[in-house]
Amino acid sequence: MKDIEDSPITRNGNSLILAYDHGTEHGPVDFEPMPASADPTHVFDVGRHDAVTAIALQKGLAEYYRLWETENDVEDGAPLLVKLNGNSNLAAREDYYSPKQCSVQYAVEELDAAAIGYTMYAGSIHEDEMWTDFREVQEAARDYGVPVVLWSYPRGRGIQESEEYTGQTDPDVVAYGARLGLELGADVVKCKYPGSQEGWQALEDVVGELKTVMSGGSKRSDEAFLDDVSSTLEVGGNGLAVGRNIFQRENPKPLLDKLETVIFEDRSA
Ligand code: FBP
Repeated sequence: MKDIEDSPITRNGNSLILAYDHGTEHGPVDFEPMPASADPTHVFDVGRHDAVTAIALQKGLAEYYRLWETENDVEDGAPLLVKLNGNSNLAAREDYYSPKQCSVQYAVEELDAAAIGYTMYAGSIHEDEMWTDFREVQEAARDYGVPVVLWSYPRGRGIQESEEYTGQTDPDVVAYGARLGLELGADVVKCKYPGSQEGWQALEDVVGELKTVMSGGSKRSDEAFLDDVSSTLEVGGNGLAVGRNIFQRENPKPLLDKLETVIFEDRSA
């Protein structure tokens, strides 16, 4: 863990990462509720809102993002977080695995990334391989001085077959995933909402000063979403990494305005 208070991906110690890797992870189905969101430039533009401290993109979209900035003289785009690994819903696998498509070197030297992101599926039969992949990523990130955001999503056979854990959002599983972020050397860990403030508190209790952000999840009402976000912030959470709750809205600006108040100004929406 490094001190990332000066990183452009944080503001007042917190972050709002606009995640837009869903075309990889889920496919175009996630754009159906708001067809304009299939156009990357539409979402790049959403990322210009002051509340957004980073936009998380796969390599191909990251290249597109830099092109869009240049062609349109955009100077207020969100800092770029390059997501180094990912996998599609089309893959036939025995268990969860997320291969790397981008190196830290390419992300920083070619794409001028302000941060990098990596998904870890602890609990999968491929966990060992992912730990090895992540070790290389984390050490290269240290060489380049860029923060590491770990999408820590424990899932797979180890959890499905366990008698101890009930599933991915079991508070014990989420807290374990968060702790792995600390142990493996992430600077921010991104976790699923475990369903309650107590669950988030349990996670905060085991990560020391490591920054934590809540994963947005499927789209819900402004009120329900803000309630979840506030419940994490109240017990030490550091913000959000969110996709569908933003880009599936016809006009995400009012929600982003409220999130800005809650996350960075420590005030109720
Ligand atoms: P959402 O806010 O839309 O849930 O996005 C967060 C995120 O982590 C994305 O970066 C990623 O594409 C997606 O969730 C993966 O979710 P899952 O693996 O649970 O389907």
